[in-house]
Amino acid sequence: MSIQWFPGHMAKARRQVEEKLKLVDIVFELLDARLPLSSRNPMIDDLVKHKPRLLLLTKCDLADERGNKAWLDFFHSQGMSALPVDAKTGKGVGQIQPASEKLLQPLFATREKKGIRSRQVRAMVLGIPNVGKSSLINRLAKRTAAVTGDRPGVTKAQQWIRIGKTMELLDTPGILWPKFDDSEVGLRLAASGAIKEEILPLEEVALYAVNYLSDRYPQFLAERYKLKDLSLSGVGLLTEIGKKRGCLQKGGEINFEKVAEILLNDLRSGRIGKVTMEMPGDWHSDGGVEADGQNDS
Ligand SMILES: Nc1nc2c(ncn2[C@@H]2O[C@H](COP(=O)(O)OP(=O)(O)OP(=O)(O)O)[C@@H](O)[C@H]2O)c(=O)[nH]1
Ligand SMILES: [Mg+2]
Repeated sequence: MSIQWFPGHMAKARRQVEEKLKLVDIVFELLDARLPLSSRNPMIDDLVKHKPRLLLLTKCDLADERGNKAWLDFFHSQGMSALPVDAKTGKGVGQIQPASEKLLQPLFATREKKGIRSRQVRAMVLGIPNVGKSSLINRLAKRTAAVTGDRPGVTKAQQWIRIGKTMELLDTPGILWPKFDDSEVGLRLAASGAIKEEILPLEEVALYAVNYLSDRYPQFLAERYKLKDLSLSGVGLLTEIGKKRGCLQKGGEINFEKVAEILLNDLRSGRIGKVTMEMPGDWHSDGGVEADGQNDS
Protein backbone atom coordinates (compact mmCIF):
# COMPACT_ATOMS: atom_id res chain seq x y z
CA MET A 1 0.00 0.00 0.00
CA SER A 2 1.55 3.29 -0.99
CA ILE A 3 0.70 6.38 1.01
CA GLN A 4 1.84 9.96 0.50
CA TRP A 5 3.63 11.31 3.54
CA PHE A 6 4.91 14.71 4.41
CA PRO A 7 8.41 14.39 5.88
CA GLY A 8 8.48 18.10 6.75
CA HIS A 9 5.51 17.63 9.09
CA MET A 10 7.20 14.67 10.71
CA ALA A 11 10.41 16.56 11.39
CA LYS A 12 8.40 19.41 12.92
CA ALA A 13 6.35 17.01 15.05
CA ARG A 14 9.49 15.37 16.32
CA ARG A 15 11.02 18.72 17.24
CA GLN A 16 7.90 19.80 19.09
CA VAL A 17 7.82 16.59 21.12
CA GLU A 18 11.53 16.84 21.88
CA GLU A 19 11.17 20.42 23.15
CA LYS A 20 8.29 19.64 25.49
CA LEU A 21 9.76 16.38 26.77
CA LYS A 22 12.17 18.39 28.88
CA LEU A 23 9.18 19.84 30.76
CA VAL A 24 7.34 16.62 31.62
CA ASP A 25 7.82 14.00 34.33
CA ILE A 26 6.06 11.11 32.63
CA VAL A 27 4.80 10.11 29.20
CA PHE A 28 1.47 8.44 28.55
CA GLU A 29 1.99 6.50 25.33
CA LEU A 30 -1.37 5.59 23.85
CA LEU A 31 -1.60 2.43 21.78
CA ASP A 32 -4.74 1.19 20.07
CA ALA A 33 -5.81 -1.96 21.98
CA ARG A 34 -6.88 -3.53 18.68
CA LEU A 35 -3.39 -3.22 17.14
CA PRO A 36 -0.93 -2.33 19.90
CA LEU A 37 2.34 -2.96 18.07
CA SER A 38 1.23 -1.65 14.69
CA SER A 39 0.05 1.55 16.41
CA ARG A 40 3.34 1.97 18.24
CA ASN A 41 5.37 4.75 16.70
CA PRO A 42 9.05 3.74 16.85
CA MET A 43 10.02 7.40 16.95
CA ILE A 44 8.31 7.75 20.34
CA ASP A 45 10.27 4.81 21.69
CA ASP A 46 13.44 6.44 20.53
CA LEU A 47 12.59 9.87 21.96
CA VAL A 48 11.17 8.84 25.32
CA LYS A 49 13.83 6.35 26.43
CA HIS A 50 14.77 8.19 29.60
CA LYS A 51 11.34 9.16 30.98
CA PRO A 52 8.93 7.06 33.03
CA ARG A 53 6.32 5.77 30.62
CA LEU A 54 2.85 4.32 31.02
CA LEU A 55 1.34 2.47 28.07
CA LEU A 56 -2.41 2.98 27.75
CA LEU A 57 -4.25 0.56 25.48
CA THR A 58 -7.12 2.70 24.24
CA LYS A 59 -10.47 1.69 22.77
CA CYS A 60 -10.24 -1.58 24.71
CA ASP A 61 -14.05 -1.72 24.43
CA LEU A 62 -13.64 -2.30 20.66
CA ALA A 63 -11.06 -5.08 21.03
CA ASP A 64 -11.80 -8.63 22.09
CA GLU A 65 -11.27 -9.64 25.74
CA ARG A 66 -8.86 -12.42 24.88
CA GLY A 67 -6.79 -10.01 22.80
CA ASN A 68 -6.72 -7.41 25.58
CA LYS A 69 -5.48 -9.99 28.05
CA ALA A 70 -2.85 -11.35 25.66
CA TRP A 71 -1.48 -7.86 24.99
CA LEU A 72 -1.37 -6.87 28.65
CA ASP A 73 0.52 -10.07 29.43
CA PHE A 74 2.84 -9.29 26.52
CA PHE A 75 3.75 -5.79 27.72
CA HIS A 76 4.00 -6.82 31.37
CA SER A 77 6.33 -9.66 30.39
CA GLN A 78 8.55 -7.00 28.81
CA GLY A 79 8.63 -5.08 32.09
CA MET A 80 6.39 -2.28 30.80
CA SER A 81 3.53 -0.72 32.73
CA ALA A 82 0.35 -1.00 30.69
CA LEU A 83 -3.35 -0.44 31.33
CA PRO A 84 -6.43 -0.96 29.15
CA VAL A 85 -8.69 2.10 28.96
CA ASP A 86 -12.03 2.99 27.43
CA ALA A 87 -12.51 6.73 27.18
CA LYS A 88 -16.11 6.27 26.01
CA THR A 89 -17.30 4.94 29.37
CA GLY A 90 -14.30 5.81 31.53
CA LYS A 91 -13.50 2.15 32.25
CA GLY A 92 -9.91 1.75 33.45
CA VAL A 93 -9.31 5.51 33.53
CA GLY A 94 -9.30 5.54 37.36
CA GLN A 95 -6.21 3.32 37.33
CA ILE A 96 -4.07 5.89 35.53
CA GLN A 97 -3.35 8.11 38.54
CA PRO A 98 -2.22 5.29 40.90
CA ALA A 99 -0.17 3.63 38.13
CA SER A 100 1.53 6.97 37.36
CA GLU A 101 2.30 7.61 41.02
CA LYS A 102 3.94 4.23 41.25
CA LEU A 103 6.15 5.02 38.26
CA LEU A 104 6.94 8.45 39.72
CA GLN A 105 8.09 7.21 43.14
CA PRO A 106 11.78 7.74 42.28
CA LEU A 107 11.04 11.33 41.21
CA PHE A 108 9.04 12.04 44.38
CA ALA A 109 11.87 10.55 46.48
CA THR A 110 14.44 12.79 44.76
CA ARG A 111 12.22 15.82 45.33
CA GLU A 112 11.83 14.98 49.02
CA LYS A 113 15.57 14.69 49.44
CA LYS A 114 15.77 18.25 48.15
CA GLY A 115 13.07 19.27 50.63
CA ILE A 116 10.38 19.59 47.95
CA ARG A 117 7.13 17.97 49.04
CA SER A 118 5.26 18.73 45.83
CA ARG A 119 3.46 15.94 44.02
CA GLN A 120 2.70 18.14 41.04
CA VAL A 121 3.13 16.16 37.87
CA ARG A 122 3.31 17.06 34.22
CA ALA A 123 2.55 14.38 31.65
CA MET A 124 2.70 14.30 27.89
CA VAL A 125 0.11 12.32 25.96
CA LEU A 126 1.53 10.80 22.79
CA GLY A 127 0.16 8.47 20.16
CA ILE A 128 -0.84 8.04 16.55
CA PRO A 129 -3.75 10.04 15.07
CA ASN A 130 -7.27 9.05 16.22
CA VAL A 131 -6.02 6.74 18.98
CA GLY A 132 -8.06 8.65 21.58
CA LYS A 133 -5.60 11.09 23.19
CA SER A 134 -7.97 14.04 23.48
CA SER A 135 -10.91 11.83 24.53
CA LEU A 136 -8.86 10.33 27.33
CA ILE A 137 -7.74 13.77 28.49
CA ASN A 138 -11.36 14.92 28.60
CA ARG A 139 -12.24 11.88 30.70
CA LEU A 140 -9.43 12.59 33.12
CA ALA A 141 -10.34 16.28 33.26
CA LYS A 142 -14.06 15.45 33.62
CA ARG A 143 -14.87 18.19 31.11
CA THR A 144 -14.54 18.90 27.41
CA ALA A 145 -11.15 20.54 27.47
CA ALA A 146 -9.91 19.24 24.11
CA VAL A 147 -11.64 18.85 20.75
CA THR A 148 -12.18 15.25 19.64
CA GLY A 149 -13.43 13.76 16.39
CA ASP A 150 -14.09 10.54 14.58
CA ARG A 151 -11.23 11.05 12.10
CA PRO A 152 -7.45 11.41 12.31
CA GLY A 153 -5.78 14.82 12.53
CA VAL A 154 -8.29 16.58 14.81
CA THR A 155 -5.81 18.08 17.31
CA LYS A 156 -3.67 20.56 15.41
CA ALA A 157 -1.47 21.98 18.16
CA GLN A 158 -0.15 21.09 21.59
CA GLN A 159 -2.27 22.23 24.53
CA TRP A 160 -1.80 22.01 28.32
CA ILE A 161 -4.84 20.85 30.26
CA ARG A 162 -5.12 20.89 34.03
CA ILE A 163 -6.41 17.72 35.72
CA GLY A 164 -7.45 18.31 39.32
CA LYS A 165 -4.91 19.87 41.65
CA THR A 166 -1.84 17.79 40.94
CA MET A 167 -1.63 17.03 37.26
CA GLU A 168 -1.16 18.87 34.00
CA LEU A 169 -1.45 17.02 30.71
CA LEU A 170 -0.09 18.03 27.34
CA ASP A 171 -2.39 17.02 24.49
CA THR A 172 -0.48 16.59 21.22
CA PRO A 173 -1.36 16.12 17.55
CA GLY A 174 -1.19 12.46 16.50
CA ILE A 175 2.04 11.41 14.83
CA LEU A 176 2.44 8.71 12.20
CA TRP A 177 5.81 7.66 10.94
CA PRO A 178 6.62 8.24 7.27
CA LYS A 179 7.41 4.71 6.21
CA PHE A 180 6.11 1.39 7.43
CA ASP A 181 8.60 -1.44 7.25
CA ASP A 182 5.78 -3.88 6.81
CA SER A 183 2.80 -3.31 4.55
CA GLU A 184 0.53 -5.19 6.98
CA VAL A 185 1.23 -2.55 9.59
CA GLY A 186 0.01 0.11 7.16
CA LEU A 187 -3.09 -1.91 6.32
CA ARG A 188 -3.97 -2.43 9.98
CA LEU A 189 -3.50 1.25 10.74
CA ALA A 190 -5.68 2.11 7.76
CA ALA A 191 -8.36 -0.41 8.79
CA SER A 192 -8.41 1.02 12.33
CA GLY A 193 -9.01 4.59 11.13
CA ALA A 194 -5.60 6.09 11.90
CA ILE A 195 -4.91 7.26 8.34
CA LYS A 196 -6.79 9.99 6.47
CA GLU A 197 -9.40 8.49 4.13
CA GLU A 198 -8.40 10.81 1.28
CA ILE A 199 -5.03 9.09 0.91
CA LEU A 200 -6.23 5.52 1.38
CA PRO A 201 -6.66 2.84 -1.21
CA LEU A 202 -10.00 2.03 0.43
CA GLU A 203 -10.74 -1.15 -1.49
CA GLU A 204 -7.31 -2.61 -0.74
CA VAL A 205 -7.82 -1.92 2.97
CA ALA A 206 -11.29 -3.49 2.90
CA LEU A 207 -9.91 -6.56 1.14
CA TYR A 208 -7.30 -6.93 3.86
CA ALA A 209 -9.97 -6.48 6.55
CA VAL A 210 -12.40 -9.00 5.07
CA ASN A 211 -9.64 -11.59 4.71
CA TYR A 212 -8.58 -11.06 8.31
CA LEU A 213 -12.16 -11.28 9.56
CA SER A 214 -12.91 -14.43 7.59
CA ASP A 215 -9.79 -15.99 9.07
CA ARG A 216 -10.18 -14.92 12.72
CA TYR A 217 -13.81 -13.86 13.22
CA PRO A 218 -15.86 -15.65 10.52
CA GLN A 219 -18.96 -15.70 12.73
CA PHE A 220 -19.00 -11.88 12.81
CA LEU A 221 -19.13 -11.71 9.01
CA ALA A 222 -21.79 -14.40 8.89
CA GLU A 223 -23.98 -12.64 11.44
CA ARG A 224 -23.60 -9.04 10.34
CA TYR A 225 -24.05 -9.64 6.60
CA LYS A 226 -26.04 -12.87 6.70
CA LEU A 227 -23.39 -14.62 4.64
CA LYS A 228 -23.77 -18.34 4.10
CA ASP A 229 -20.56 -19.30 2.31
CA LEU A 230 -17.49 -18.12 4.20
CA SER A 231 -15.12 -20.21 2.11
CA LEU A 232 -15.28 -17.56 -0.63
CA SER A 233 -12.21 -15.51 -1.55
CA GLY A 234 -11.88 -11.98 -0.15
CA VAL A 235 -13.27 -10.47 -3.37
CA GLY A 236 -16.06 -13.06 -3.28
CA LEU A 237 -16.98 -12.04 0.27
CA LEU A 238 -16.97 -8.33 -0.61
CA THR A 239 -19.17 -9.13 -3.62
CA GLU A 240 -21.68 -10.96 -1.39
CA ILE A 241 -21.71 -8.11 1.14
CA GLY A 242 -22.26 -5.70 -1.74
CA LYS A 243 -25.24 -7.71 -2.98
CA LYS A 244 -26.79 -7.91 0.49
CA ARG A 245 -26.37 -4.17 0.99
CA GLY A 246 -27.49 -3.12 -2.47
CA CYS A 247 -24.11 -1.65 -3.45
CA LEU A 248 -24.74 -1.86 -7.17
CA GLN A 249 -23.84 0.58 -9.89
CA LYS A 250 -25.15 0.99 -13.42
CA GLY A 251 -25.17 -2.31 -15.28
CA GLY A 252 -25.63 -4.24 -12.03
CA GLU A 253 -21.93 -4.32 -11.16
CA ILE A 254 -20.82 -4.21 -7.55
CA ASN A 255 -19.67 -0.81 -6.31
CA PHE A 256 -16.65 -1.96 -4.30
CA GLU A 257 -15.90 1.50 -2.99
CA LYS A 258 -19.31 1.56 -1.30
CA VAL A 259 -18.82 -1.98 0.07
CA ALA A 260 -15.41 -0.96 1.45
CA GLU A 261 -16.97 2.04 3.19
CA ILE A 262 -19.68 -0.10 4.81
CA LEU A 263 -17.28 -2.81 5.97
CA LEU A 264 -14.70 -0.37 7.36
CA ASN A 265 -17.32 1.73 9.14
CA ASP A 266 -18.78 -1.41 10.72
CA LEU A 267 -15.33 -2.58 11.77
CA ARG A 268 -14.20 0.76 13.20
CA SER A 269 -17.38 1.39 15.14
CA GLY A 270 -17.45 -2.11 16.61
CA ARG A 271 -20.82 -2.85 15.00
CA ILE A 272 -19.28 -5.96 13.48
CA GLY A 273 -18.12 -7.18 16.91
CA LYS A 274 -15.11 -6.79 19.18
CA VAL A 275 -12.12 -7.32 16.91
CA THR A 276 -8.44 -7.44 17.83
CA MET A 277 -6.54 -6.84 14.59
CA GLU A 278 -3.28 -8.46 15.65
CA MET A 279 -2.15 -10.82 18.40
CA PRO A 280 1.31 -10.97 19.97
CA GLY A 281 1.87 -14.28 18.15
CA ASP A 282 1.51 -12.52 14.78
CA TRP A 283 4.82 -10.79 15.41
CA HIS A 284 8.29 -12.27 15.08
CA SER A 285 10.66 -11.73 17.96
CA ASP A 286 12.57 -9.29 15.73
CA GLY A 287 9.51 -7.03 15.61
CA GLY A 288 8.36 -7.96 12.09
CA VAL A 289 4.89 -9.15 11.25
CA GLU A 290 4.24 -12.81 10.49
CA ALA A 291 3.38 -13.34 6.83
CA ASP A 292 0.37 -15.62 6.86
CA GLY A 293 -1.11 -15.18 3.44
CA GLN A 294 -4.02 -13.10 4.66
CA ASN A 295 -3.54 -10.71 1.80
CA ASP A 296 -4.50 -13.34 -0.71
CA SER A 297 -7.72 -12.47 -2.38
N1 LIG B 1 -15.10 3.12 21.39
C1 LIG B 1 -14.19 4.02 21.77
N2 LIG B 1 -13.99 5.13 21.05
C2 LIG B 1 -13.07 6.01 21.46
C3 LIG B 1 -12.28 5.81 22.62
N3 LIG B 1 -11.43 6.85 22.75
C4 LIG B 1 -11.68 7.66 21.72
N4 LIG B 1 -12.66 7.18 20.94
C5 LIG B 1 -13.19 7.78 19.69
O1 LIG B 1 -12.10 7.85 18.78
C6 LIG B 1 -12.18 9.04 18.00
C7 LIG B 1 -10.87 9.79 18.09
O2 LIG B 1 -10.73 10.32 19.38
P1 LIG B 1 -9.77 11.56 19.70
O3 LIG B 1 -9.72 11.68 21.18
O4 LIG B 1 -10.16 12.76 18.92
O5 LIG B 1 -8.37 11.00 19.15
P2 LIG B 1 -6.95 11.73 19.14
O6 LIG B 1 -5.92 10.71 19.47
O7 LIG B 1 -6.98 12.95 20.00
O8 LIG B 1 -6.81 12.11 17.61
P3 LIG B 1 -5.93 13.30 16.88
O9 LIG B 1 -6.16 14.56 17.64
O10 LIG B 1 -6.52 13.34 15.52
O11 LIG B 1 -4.52 12.83 16.89
C8 LIG B 1 -13.39 9.80 18.52
O12 LIG B 1 -14.49 9.50 17.67
C9 LIG B 1 -13.63 9.23 19.89
O13 LIG B 1 -14.98 9.28 20.29
C10 LIG B 1 -12.51 4.61 23.37
O14 LIG B 1 -11.86 4.31 24.39
N5 LIG B 1 -13.47 3.76 22.90
MG1 LIG C 1 -6.67 14.90 19.59
